[in-house]
Amino acid sequence: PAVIHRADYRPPAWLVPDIALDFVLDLTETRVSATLDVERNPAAQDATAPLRLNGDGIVAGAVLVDGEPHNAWAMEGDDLVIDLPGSAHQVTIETTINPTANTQLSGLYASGGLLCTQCEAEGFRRITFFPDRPDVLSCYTVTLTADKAQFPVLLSNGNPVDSGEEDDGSHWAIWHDPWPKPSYLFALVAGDLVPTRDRFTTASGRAVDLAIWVRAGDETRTGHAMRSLIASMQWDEKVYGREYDLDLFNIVAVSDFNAGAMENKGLNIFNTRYILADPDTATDGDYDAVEGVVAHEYFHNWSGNRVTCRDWFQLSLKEGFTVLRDQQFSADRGSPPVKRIEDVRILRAAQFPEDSGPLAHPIRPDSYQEISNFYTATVYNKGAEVIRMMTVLAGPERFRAGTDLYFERHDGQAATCEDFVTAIEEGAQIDLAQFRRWYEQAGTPRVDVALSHDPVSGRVTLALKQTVPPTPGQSVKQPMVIPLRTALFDRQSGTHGGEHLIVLTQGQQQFTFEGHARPPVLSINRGFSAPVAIIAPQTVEDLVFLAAHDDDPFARYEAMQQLVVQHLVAAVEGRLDDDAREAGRKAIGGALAAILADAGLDDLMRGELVMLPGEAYLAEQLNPVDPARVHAEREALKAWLGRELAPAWTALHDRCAAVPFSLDAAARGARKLKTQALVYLAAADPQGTALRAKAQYDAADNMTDRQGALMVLCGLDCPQREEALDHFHARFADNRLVIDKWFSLQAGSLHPDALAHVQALAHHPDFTLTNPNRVRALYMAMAANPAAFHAADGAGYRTIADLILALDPINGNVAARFVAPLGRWRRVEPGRAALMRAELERIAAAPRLSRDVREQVSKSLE
Ligand code: HT7
Ligand code: ZN
Repeated sequence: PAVIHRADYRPPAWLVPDIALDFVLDLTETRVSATLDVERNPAAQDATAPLRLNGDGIVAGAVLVDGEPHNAWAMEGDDLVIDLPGSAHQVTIETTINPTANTQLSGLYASGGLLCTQCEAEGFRRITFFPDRPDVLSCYTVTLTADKAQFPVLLSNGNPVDSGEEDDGSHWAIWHDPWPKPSYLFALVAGDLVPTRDRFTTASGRAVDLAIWVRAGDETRTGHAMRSLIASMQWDEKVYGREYDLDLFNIVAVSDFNAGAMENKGLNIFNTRYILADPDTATDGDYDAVEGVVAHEYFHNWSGNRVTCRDWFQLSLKEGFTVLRDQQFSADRGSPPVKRIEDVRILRAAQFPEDSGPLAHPIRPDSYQEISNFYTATVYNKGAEVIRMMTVLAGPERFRAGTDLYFERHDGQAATCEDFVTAIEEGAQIDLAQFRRWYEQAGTPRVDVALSHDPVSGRVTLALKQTVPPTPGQSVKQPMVIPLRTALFDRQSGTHGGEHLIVLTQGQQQFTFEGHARPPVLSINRGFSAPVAIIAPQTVEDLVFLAAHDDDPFARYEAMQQLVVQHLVAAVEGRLDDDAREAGRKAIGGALAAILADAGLDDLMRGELVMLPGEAYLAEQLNPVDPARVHAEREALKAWLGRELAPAWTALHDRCAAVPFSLDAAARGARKLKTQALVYLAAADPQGTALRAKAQYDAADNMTDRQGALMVLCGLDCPQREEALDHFHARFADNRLVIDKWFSLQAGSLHPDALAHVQALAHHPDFTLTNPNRVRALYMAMAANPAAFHAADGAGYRTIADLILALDPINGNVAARFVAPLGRWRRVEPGRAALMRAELERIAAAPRLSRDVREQVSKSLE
């Protein structure tokens, strides 16, 4: 397979300053005429190279050069290579494509009678021949012609220029985008859509017309997305000094979409999942996701569009930075500590396993076979953590000076991660020389901490040792720069004398602190200031102390997590006798009881503190892991806590159930806790809790309560389970996003037959392999359900492998996402590891595989 290397980057031989695209749109036969103004790139290394235009599964009709038929061209694989006599020409190429046959959902495709595009990363070449690389920036003029009755709305990037109608029932619209952009940001949408409109006036007085386009009937559920968009526009002006730059901002929501959304210039295209929300159909989590994704795509207008990537190895330049920006925005809009905890939970559940598995890669990868496989938690979420560390090192004002310089210096350019780091370095006036290793080295660094105290001098010494584990292709690692916000608590007063920023730069390093009469309690990596694993000498008493007293909310959460992690890891490893198990449980129960009783906590935060660490994160602490033991021990602890604290959980549920619905933080906190209480109670008393959960379901006036109750019921073997599932399906039969929940809840449930339920649901009339949301709803939920996925006989692995093989010809991009769970076989106990590996080998032996799946499977077997 062809491997593309970052080191092989060469500037493009030809530039395309302008492109005119002419579409005659049709569901099965769309004609495309592309006219490219091409000119030799003075910066190219080869001044004689022919014009190479990428294609993928398309055929060139006529090829004209300067308006005349031209024969000096040839196909080299999928590429169209044209010999041109001079240094500037106009090249016209015609192609014909079938959007309905495009099940890959990359390029131009049909979704429920609409036509829409997805061009990142390499979809544009499935529409027309073009130098489909992000460092070729062009001004686009787009003419769309279509049947007016079938496609009454015709949208593309930029501003509308002209429109008209023909006698044959067709109509046309011309759009012009004044901002040069790479082909991956091109978009068009045609179809029967209705707008929700609003208006925003930028700080410098530009009036921007905002529209969110959805299918008729869905417009009642666009209000939250519109409010989120306006808040994002305001926030980016205030916090990063970034204004919007067109007169129009359009968002379109479609049901069939490979990812969450796409930041096409002036025409964002969204998965409906991240636009549509009302209390009856969307949970509080869905509301947050809509707000976060709308903001993310809007923020790309500067971090991604105005400054784009030179090549796809630089993906984290736009994605890491934009994730950081959307995280900061959501923190400002809600509760900063709760948002931080949620972000760290995602990082630990999704990114840490990447870093410790066969697909580990640096946030700026060195090579790839298929770039779609690199839209990962590493590039996105760890990328955000790396830039967040720059904010910790520089402080907010100086970091802002750095980003101002970055935007000013690189506006209109296709830039690199190195450009970003240099701009922050110069603008913020900090030295990031060694820090650059975060872009080069994969793997989650581990920091071992030893604390010693000298009672005579009152000196505390912290001895830190960092190790960056070997990862594929990187056996030897250099020390990283690791900023650790640290506090030393006096255990009598319960206070500390101020936070320290320890910056670990060497393999081993000591830090001393004076004035401690007693051995302090260590609070380290507060706020999760570095994306590392800390191994610290914290006793159960220390952790209980921090869980109750730490003034850093994240550290409080972390103490609670560590308390449980230490206990469960010891239990899974068989290191607990009955007394130790009882003592561990009592300590956890005591800490939990204190949290439940703490009047100083808001309920949203309380909801975080009472959450047990997930099985994926627990599995990361064990190598090899027996997933069945992790599951059993965690469930046993949950049941013990449910029993031990039953009166408190019941009282909590009653208190929270009395809080009326609203979207404010207090009511959301109550809803979160209500379901948490049910989770613990269900583990202790399934039958009694089935009644309570069903009562919550029946009384629910919002999706958060309804889904929470149904989630609990799904895990129980009780008559209420079927009743509620049937009721839910019947009530929301015409709402695809809610039916996705119905699939997910069953596939992710604690029910012992969850895997059999998934196998049956695959034959349900509502199930289809052609809709990525539906596929993810059923199978991602199952792959993330350890008891089902890791079924001892390998049936879970087989189910996922069967899915990959069936889905790959339909949508290789989505199919490839399911390889990673199987790819973790090396860290699983030998019996299951062999079964997982056998499934990977079965996939590898298939006669035809997409490049996407082939790359993931072969790397997982290496
Ligand atoms: N920048 C967008 C990436 C994206 C994508 C990538 C691969 C295949 C399909 C895709 N759809 C959108 C989304 C974002 O990060 O904002
Ligand atoms: Zn993005």
